[in-house]
Amino acid sequence: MSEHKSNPVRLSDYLPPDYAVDHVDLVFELSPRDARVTSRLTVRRNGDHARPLWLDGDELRLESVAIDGETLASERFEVDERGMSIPDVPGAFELTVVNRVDPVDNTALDGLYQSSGNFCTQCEPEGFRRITFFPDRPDVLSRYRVTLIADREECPVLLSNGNPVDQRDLGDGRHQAVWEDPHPKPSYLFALVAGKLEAIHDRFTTASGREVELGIYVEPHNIDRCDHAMRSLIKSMRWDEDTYGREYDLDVFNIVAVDDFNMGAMENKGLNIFNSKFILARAETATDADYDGIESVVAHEYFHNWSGNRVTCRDWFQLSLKEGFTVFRDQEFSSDVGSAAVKRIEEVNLLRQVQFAEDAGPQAHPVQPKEYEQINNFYTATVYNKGAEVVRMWRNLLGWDRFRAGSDRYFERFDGQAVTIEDFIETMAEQADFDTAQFRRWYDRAGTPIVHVSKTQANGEVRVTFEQEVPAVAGQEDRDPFLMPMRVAAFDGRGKPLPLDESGTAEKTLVLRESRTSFTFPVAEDIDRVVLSLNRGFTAPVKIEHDYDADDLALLARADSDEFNRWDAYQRLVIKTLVDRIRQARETGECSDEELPEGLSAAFGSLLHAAGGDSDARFVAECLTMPSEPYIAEQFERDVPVDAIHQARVRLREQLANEWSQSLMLVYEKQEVDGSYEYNGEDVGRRALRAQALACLNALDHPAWRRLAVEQIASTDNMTERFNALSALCVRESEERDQALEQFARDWADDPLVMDKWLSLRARIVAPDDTDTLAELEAHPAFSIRNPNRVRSLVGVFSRANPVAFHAASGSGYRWVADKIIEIDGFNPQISARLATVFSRWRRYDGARADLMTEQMQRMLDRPDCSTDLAEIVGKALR
Ligand code: 0A1
Ligand code: ZN
Repeated sequence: MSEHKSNPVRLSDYLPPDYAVDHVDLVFELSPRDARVTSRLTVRRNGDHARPLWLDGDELRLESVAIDGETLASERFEVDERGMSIPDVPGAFELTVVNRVDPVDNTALDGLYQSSGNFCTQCEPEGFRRITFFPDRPDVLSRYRVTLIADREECPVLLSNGNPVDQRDLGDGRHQAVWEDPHPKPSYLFALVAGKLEAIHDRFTTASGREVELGIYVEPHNIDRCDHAMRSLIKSMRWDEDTYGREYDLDVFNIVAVDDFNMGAMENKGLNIFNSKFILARAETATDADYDGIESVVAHEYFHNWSGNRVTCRDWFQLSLKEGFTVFRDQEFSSDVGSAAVKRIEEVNLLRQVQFAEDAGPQAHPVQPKEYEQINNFYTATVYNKGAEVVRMWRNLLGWDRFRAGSDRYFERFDGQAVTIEDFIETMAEQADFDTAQFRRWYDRAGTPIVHVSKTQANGEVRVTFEQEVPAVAGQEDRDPFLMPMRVAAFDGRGKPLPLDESGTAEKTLVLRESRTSFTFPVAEDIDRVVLSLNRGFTAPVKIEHDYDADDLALLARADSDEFNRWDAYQRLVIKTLVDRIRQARETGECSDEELPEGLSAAFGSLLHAAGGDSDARFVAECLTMPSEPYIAEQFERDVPVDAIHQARVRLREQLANEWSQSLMLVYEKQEVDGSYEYNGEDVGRRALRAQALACLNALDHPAWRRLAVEQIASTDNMTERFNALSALCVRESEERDQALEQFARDWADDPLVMDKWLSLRARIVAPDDTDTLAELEAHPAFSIRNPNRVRSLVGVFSRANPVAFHAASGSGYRWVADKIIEIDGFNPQISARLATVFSRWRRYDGARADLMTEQMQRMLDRPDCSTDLAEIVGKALR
């Protein structure tokens, strides 16, 4: 067994930089295999010390080093695989470094690389050191001037951060452009793009009258797919002015879409670079979900201009300072421009399915991690989504006005600086009228708190008791309680809201601080049933344990005035039914799924009925969406019954469809959208609801429902309805399904983003041990192991959304995924490490599966060339 020595970076070791770099002048002579970088840095010693100058550098070919114009002999500095050290430097000087890089060979998509033959960069968090030697840490802020030189034919477009200051022909077939960014920034926000691109342009006038030229650059064949992204950008700019008083601060704002990108997008100052999935949309090729994703990611990156760029992070332990805050901001934006309840449901779904799972396993870490081996592994749901929930709690505890005042103060106080989560907390705490010290725990502790809620009724009073259970997490000794806002209400047996005090308030936000907190409210003697609505709107990112029976849940699903909790009650009811059935079958060996529980059936029926009224169709669609298999699996701490979960879910859906097929058909017909495709709230809702109805009907083995789907595919003008119908056909095996899938692959063979949808559908329906199909998909022209989007669509979806095949008892699913991870680790460790997290929670599976999973992880780790990224994830999982 090979030993991977862990060599963590620790927050407690932080020291300020030894040298400041006030100005950076970069000249790029771009060529695919041999790009030359000349870097002139204005360096200044920071403080009184004689330590050498350290410059990070990774896979660079060094040409020369000079101080104040004088070339250094090779004995004057040392270079190793991590960077360069120069002792005995003056207190202030100009350093010139010339080096070369190979963009074509850069398969890790980190640093300067090529995508579809165009040059682009990704520098966060540590990619800049793969471009040139530099103190590559976020607390070194500099003003940049960038000159790009390239072949005029090959690279007509030359972009970098800031404002364009010069463009000229060089007469030798090359041309050059100069960009200047007046705002000091850390190296991770540097970007350049050069290539054959076309753009759409628009303008935005800021609140104070600055004219901003907006551009979206894409490969020429995608030029007709940029309008939605441009509209989203303009909406975001307006929203950030209206909501946070934040204005844009350059003359241009450019976005570039590239096909090869490890993440969603990147907020480089004035030059955002995007995964093309989050820019390109037109009705024929993109679904409503794609339109949603584009709107929120464009907003997210734009909002970083303040929360991230103007005020940045001191070190990477502060990552959530920019990410948690910016996710919260983009969530609120989406909520304002769309359906607030649906948005909240989506957020909580993601938090519960991804972040809670992460927090309960070996990769658990606090919102502010205390140590890491590879910072790339910490772009997690905890840092992003739990981080956003923590900011949301600030908002809820302070109220909007004081939260906004705190936000103004934060931007004003720290503008142009690299700061910490403590700085944010202190600024918000100034607005608070409560003791905020305890709130700090949300940033420092891993694990999801559980709140056990009990209720007693006596002498005209209801007493509700909240008990916090702080989970045991390795390395976390104390189990002290958290401070959290908890919004509550109560209903009587007919679903009428009960007043919670003499003034008649029907809803209260309690602030829980102790391990045990009680609250009472008066209740009339003749009220014999009280049903609590807890954690309304999901005010606290916790698990609520309360012994609701099926009737309580059915009542809340029908009558709760908080839409989020109405959805939650319905989901709990479905999960309770499934888990009860599975447990009973396990204990008695007999299936207890003959009878469809009446309460659940009635709740389902009333949802369909609501769909006929003026209820938000999209909300109803969310309610009708069955909890996913992985989320149902979360209800089992060990020996996750993978197959039983799948069967129980299929069976319940079939029963509901059988019982309500008439109503489903009516909903399907009634929700048809007239006219051509438009992306607007009402139409999106209708399409979503129809999709649920059609999928539910297709849980039944009946040709009429399949025909409905086939007809929808043939008659629609848009990808949303085409894809929804195809997905509905994929609920069961059938000839129609196979034909439709084949036809789809023929029709869209030339469109990679559309083929991603096809790959993910195929990945979801691969049968256990069907390794031939996996081999076929891998060899399919639509797949490329080099492209992260393709890999996520096939390998990512297979391992996360097809649990029955991934966890096949033979181990064939594990083996196939591990093979892919090992192959990918050879050229893109960020992607291999991310894929491998699916193996993390092996302890929850039965002994045989657990052994098979650990065997595959050991195989990944035992290779001598296992990347540190992958070794960190797998090492933690096995420890
Ligand atoms: N800051 C970006 C996320 C991002 C992180 C790393 C990347 O490459 C390794 C790329 C993007 C965001 O929050 O959108
Ligand atoms: Zn971000």
